[in-house]
Amino acid sequence: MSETAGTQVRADSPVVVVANRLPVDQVTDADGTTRYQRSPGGLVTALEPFVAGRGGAWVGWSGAAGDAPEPFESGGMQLVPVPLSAEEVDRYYEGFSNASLWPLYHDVVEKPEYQRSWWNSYVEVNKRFADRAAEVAGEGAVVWVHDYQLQLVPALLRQRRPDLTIGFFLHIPFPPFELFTQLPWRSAIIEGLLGADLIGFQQPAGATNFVNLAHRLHDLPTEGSTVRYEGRTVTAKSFPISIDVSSFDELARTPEVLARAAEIREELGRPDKIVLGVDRLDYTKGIGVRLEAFGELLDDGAIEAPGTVLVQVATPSRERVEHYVTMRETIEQQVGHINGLHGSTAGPAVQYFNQSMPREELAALYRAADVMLVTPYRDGMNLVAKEYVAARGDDQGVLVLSEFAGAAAELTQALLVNPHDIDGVKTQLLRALRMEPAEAAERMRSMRAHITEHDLDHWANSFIESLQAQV
Ligand code: GDG
Repeated sequence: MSETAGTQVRADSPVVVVANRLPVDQVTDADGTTRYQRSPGGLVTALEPFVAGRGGAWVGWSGAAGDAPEPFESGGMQLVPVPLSAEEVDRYYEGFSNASLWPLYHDVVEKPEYQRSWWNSYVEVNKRFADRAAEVAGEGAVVWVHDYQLQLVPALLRQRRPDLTIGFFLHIPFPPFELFTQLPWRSAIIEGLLGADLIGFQQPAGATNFVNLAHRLHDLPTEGSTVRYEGRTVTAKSFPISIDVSSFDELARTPEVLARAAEIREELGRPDKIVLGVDRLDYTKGIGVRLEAFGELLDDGAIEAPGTVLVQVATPSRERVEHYVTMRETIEQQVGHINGLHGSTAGPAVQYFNQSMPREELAALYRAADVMLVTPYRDGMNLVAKEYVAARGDDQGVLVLSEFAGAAAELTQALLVNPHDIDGVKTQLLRALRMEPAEAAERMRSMRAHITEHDLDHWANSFIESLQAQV
């Protein structure tokens, strides 16, 4: 990736993305020099053509506390780092974003903690992001702000630059009135979002919840999906996110990935059935639910190890936030308990990895898995479910999917489960393990057809088209 460090900030970008993270990671080489490396996330792939193709800018945090480097060019984009002090990482990011908003927006699966010092830091950091975006955006530019960490940016940016067209997309669910109103700073958040011309949500319910809140909390006139606010019309609509289906499909068909998938089955002792879970280690993802269901099926004698094994990849995440520390301990105890009872010298019943895997290894795991278990209590979308479907160009494999993942609205041929109902999860897991290949193929084909059409480009283009049509 070509990059030029230390360039002056260019104040003429026609399009600007504002997200908590820059699309690069800072890496330090053995000789102590630091450089930037493109981060592998799907969002970057989706937004890069939009930004780079038009000489645009991306405003975000580098991921390291302390001073931020000067803006630099990378992959045809101007990258504009926003500095966060260690205290701000603690308060704005780990505190308000991930210990207040994250649990509140996910149905209060864990109890949110509200601290005034965290909120104050959130306001300060949002101002800083808005300042940087206002500096780099050209006259009349389109600015696309992302996610729950930056909900005040739309209004702050509009104050600074009324000439801009501003879009906002929330990647996580947006809660109903009854939950949202817990938040001591609820009005400020709604006003922050109302600075946008278009607010995108994963699901229609999120958009409806927002319009209701604007009406009930602020007494604003609303009509269908629109809110009238300060002489403008703000639209709230759903744009379900997706993945780069063709690139995942291609990756999962490469000889290397197919060979690795076969090797994984060998390494696991050639089980009859491989069940797979892949998640960030997060309490919203329902990892404990699937361990419980799998463990009980073993206890009941409905399945046997090592003929049937569960592989659970739980990628380390937010390791300094307290809820995450305790949940990791619980999960690891559960795995130990199941393996103690059902493992043998031939191998454990549950293969658990608290590690981040390369994308190729994930593709091989998807390809090797007979059943994919995705059981979040609440999830904006869940891209893992879509990746599994994209990886199954052989039309095999069965997806068991929580009703509470946004993906369930589209992947209707998955075996849907209520993650709060362990018996229901057990029944669907058994059904998946016993499904005839012809039925599995029919279901998989139908889901593949859907995501092939509704891919990441489709998502990004439909959001931008709606945003431009808005003004
Ligand atoms: C938020 C919302 C929404 C996971 N482990 C590894 C790894 N991953 C990748 C997966 C997938 C991504 O991380 C996780 O995406 P999800 O959608 O499942 O979940 P969140 O991180 O919670 O994302 C969610 C999403 O935003 C997008 O709007 O769908 O609802 O919560 O792509 O493959 N990737 C690699 N190694 C791992 O170990 N390489």
